[in-house]
Amino acid sequence: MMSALSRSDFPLLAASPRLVYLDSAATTQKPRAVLDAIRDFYESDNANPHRGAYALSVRATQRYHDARARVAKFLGVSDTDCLIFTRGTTESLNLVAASWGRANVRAGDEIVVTGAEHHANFVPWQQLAIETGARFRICELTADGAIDLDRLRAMLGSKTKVVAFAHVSNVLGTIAPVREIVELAHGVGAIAVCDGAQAAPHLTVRFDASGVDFFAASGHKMLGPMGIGVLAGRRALLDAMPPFLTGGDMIEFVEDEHSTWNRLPHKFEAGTPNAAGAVGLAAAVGVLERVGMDAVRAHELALVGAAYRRLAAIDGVRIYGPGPEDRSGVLSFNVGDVHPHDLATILDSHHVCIRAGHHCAQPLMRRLGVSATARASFYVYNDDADIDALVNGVMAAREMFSRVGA
Ligand code: C6P
Repeated sequence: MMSALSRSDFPLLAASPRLVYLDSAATTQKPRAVLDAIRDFYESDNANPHRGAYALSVRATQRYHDARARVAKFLGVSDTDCLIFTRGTTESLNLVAASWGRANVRAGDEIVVTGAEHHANFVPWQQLAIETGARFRICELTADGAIDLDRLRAMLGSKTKVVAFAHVSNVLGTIAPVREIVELAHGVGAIAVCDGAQAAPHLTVRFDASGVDFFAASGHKMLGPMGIGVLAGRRALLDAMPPFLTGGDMIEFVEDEHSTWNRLPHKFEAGTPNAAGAVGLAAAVGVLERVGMDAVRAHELALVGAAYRRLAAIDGVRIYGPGPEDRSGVLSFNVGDVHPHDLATILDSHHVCIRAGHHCAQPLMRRLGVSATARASFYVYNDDADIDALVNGVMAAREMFSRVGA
């Protein structure tokens, strides 16, 4: 199996030849092109965007603007002003829940999420419901962890204001039927909010065509830097929403008694922006475009399929979620009675990095009947040798614990 990108494109991986990095769902490694772009911004064009009349500030503004246009194009957002830069998915979803939610959700309304949500797409809606007196409802999953469309359809009605769902689950790797969910939500006059944190790095995303009203993603999960992410939204909704944060750059006029707001996207970008982060994210998008999202997906499918089959063949291994042909590059599993934290520690001694814990999805853990899982996640720089290392480490852990138990 060929890697979509070589380890030599990633300085951290190149410097640590033995490291097997299988935690890309938490954050990805950064290619040299991204690190170079960030450095180049600070070395060549660093000034506060939108603030200065001098040429350097104009250049900084231009680079920030160009980054937005590039990321918008990558995500299929034709109205570039409707692509807001945030700190990441968490901030994007909090922005929607706080701004759109407080303006539109009232006591007696209903907010629907799924049982597979990351806390970032669960807690903001839960809290909005508590604040407004709305009813917070959770759509249960099918036996293999998919969104149950029949159940969802039966839950929705004239009181439903929001349907919030993850495009790809960070635990199960399930891929949501976005079009169907959007149709169901719009059919009852609700908005559809899509958590795209695990989708944008791995699948082709076309925001305009998808029909979702809001789409959130994080740069650091798609080869970009930490601290930058996006919220894409429909112009009519964004225009009507009150600001999320207030301060510099997001205002039009500030009178003593009241203020008016800047146009999109600035209304939602209070304070000095993370321009270098945006430039880094644009460079990341450039790398993904060069590889091609179809090639990214094919590479991950091959890896996750091979890992699934080999892990499933080990006695005592339980894999959560759908079969290998139907999932994103995420594999959550448990090995007999070995605690996932112990497993991760043993794997670390084999230089294999995986995540263990509840993956910020405690409601889903309860539904799976576990307190934690181990999770391996794959990306463009992984290859068959990484799967060998994972499987060998899991077998070693099993062996060690069977001896302890004997
Ligand atoms: N999941 C994981 O290891 P932030 O932290 O804002 O960049 O992304 C939050 C988030 C939202 N939704 C989903 C589906 C996610 O997977 C994440 C981040 C990481 O699974 C860190 S908890």
